[in-house]
Amino acid sequence: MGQPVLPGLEAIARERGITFGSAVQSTPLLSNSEYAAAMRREAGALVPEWEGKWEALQPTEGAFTTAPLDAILAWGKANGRMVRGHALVWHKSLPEWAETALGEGPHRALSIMETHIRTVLRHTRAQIRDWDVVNEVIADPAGSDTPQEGDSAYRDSPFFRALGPRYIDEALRMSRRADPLLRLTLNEYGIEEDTPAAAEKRRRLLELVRDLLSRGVPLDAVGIQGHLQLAKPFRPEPLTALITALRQAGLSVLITELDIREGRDAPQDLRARDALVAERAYAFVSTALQAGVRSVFTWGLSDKFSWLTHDPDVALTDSRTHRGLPLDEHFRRNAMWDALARAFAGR
Ligand code: 9MR
Repeated sequence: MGQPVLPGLEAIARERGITFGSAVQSTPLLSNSEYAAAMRREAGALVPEWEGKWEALQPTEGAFTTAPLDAILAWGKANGRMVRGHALVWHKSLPEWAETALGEGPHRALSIMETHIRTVLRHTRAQIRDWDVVNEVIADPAGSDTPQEGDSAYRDSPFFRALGPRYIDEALRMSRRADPLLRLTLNEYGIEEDTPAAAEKRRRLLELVRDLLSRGVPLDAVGIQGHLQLAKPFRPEPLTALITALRQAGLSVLITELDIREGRDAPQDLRARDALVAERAYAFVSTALQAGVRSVFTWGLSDKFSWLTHDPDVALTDSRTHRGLPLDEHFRRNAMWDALARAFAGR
């Protein structure tokens, strides 16, 4: 007799018409049975953590490498999981050749964007029906962790330097032309918490999407990433107001990359740490659901495969590991799992 099979988060969410999904990495998905089993059990939808980025798909100009993304798509198909795309136009994970080409004048910039978007969307069209077309396009205001100098509302990126703000219009229009029924999503971070910097970033985001819509630029959804930090205050009201305003503008709103980062002052006791993470996860997700969000993705399932564990810019410095995902590094369900289950079940 094995362990009784408890329903996963995807089944609990699905009961109430909510999609729960996770970022996925192709390598462990194919080689680590524990990882694959957790994905199968918990995630009703997938988003590639790396495999859909420019550097992964077109590391050399004209040479598209889709095998890692195709592996995720094949797994998704075999397991009946929907896959969303991430990310067509982003200032990071951009190969050097593309960064150089973007600096060679607007004509060349538009041409490489068009080729990339058209080729990728043609390839994924049968299976990916929602893409993060533009990712992280708003500048981080003063008071952010990494503020941008000056008062531009737009992030200073190779795309922005090549074309100005219209690169956002162009990316969205090119995507619509390449795949007319695709859901076009603008994905952003730093807009979740109750800080002056986040309030300013929310203001910039609303101004941008209203401007895009008023000019007839195609846009269907906004992804709120949800990389939360316990060191920052959270209150439901600002998040509710943001989601409500976006929905009133006619957009869908998704939570796309939820995970929770502890501060350096995290308590020593594991249970105490987990309780704080769980409390924040519950407050954030239940607020989003109440405001009308119907899709929630975490940025991975287990701490073992989380950027919070492996990226030196965000990892804890004292030999401890973040516990910001619903499964711990041994794939055991933790208090955040319970919190998500409760939020999805509406308890
Ligand atoms: O988690 C991702 C990490 O493994 C990659 O090295 C990194 C660069 O491609 O991107 C991380 O994911 C980011 C996502 O694509 C956009 N929002 C922030 C995420 C965490 O940095």
